[in-house]
Amino acid sequence: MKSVGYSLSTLLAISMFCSVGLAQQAATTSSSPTVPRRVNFSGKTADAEEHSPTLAQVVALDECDPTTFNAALGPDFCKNVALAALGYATTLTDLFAKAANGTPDPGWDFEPDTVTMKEGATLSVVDLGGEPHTFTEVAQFGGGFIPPLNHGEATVHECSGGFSNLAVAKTRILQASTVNITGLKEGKHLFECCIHPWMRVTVDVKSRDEK
Ligand SMILES: [Cu+2]
Repeated sequence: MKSVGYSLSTLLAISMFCSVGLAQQAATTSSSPTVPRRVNFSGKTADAEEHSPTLAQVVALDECDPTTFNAALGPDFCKNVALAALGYATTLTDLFAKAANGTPDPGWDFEPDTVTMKEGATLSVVDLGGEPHTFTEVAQFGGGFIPPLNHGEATVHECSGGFSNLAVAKTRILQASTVNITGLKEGKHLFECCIHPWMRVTVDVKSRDEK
């Protein structure tokens, strides 16, 4: 009988643990729909930061297919978890074909498309996709440095030269890395990816005094 009592309490403990887990999962689901909840090294969740006026976040996404991208671009170019075997990845050929048709793959995206933040805040850009992107400030949106992906738009001067241009190379974001941008002045700022120029974000920086 003693052993039964022990296993019952064990079961109870397990079921309590599971309920806590489910409750946490529900809380996670109901928070931000686009940004996965992160746990900082301090152990606290990033919730406080997400709601903080001092930090705004943009996520870079893509669905590159490792097999076709890496065959053409090198073994480590695309390190994705796009589940290619289940049809959730875009081949390199398809990416170019869609861009040429003027219907670029929506899986290549900065989210959100519009960010409003206060002057003095940090804009944090994280690449959760499988390949590198750039987060490059431009005066006007336009083409990147790979003309077949531009759908006829001219390369904007901020992207010209590609990575041989130090100014462009400095705006790269590698997979699973974060770039923090500070010092954005009040007003509208346009950012795009110089590789996939349909990845665009408008950042509206408000005055510190504005309520
Ligand atoms: Cu890109």
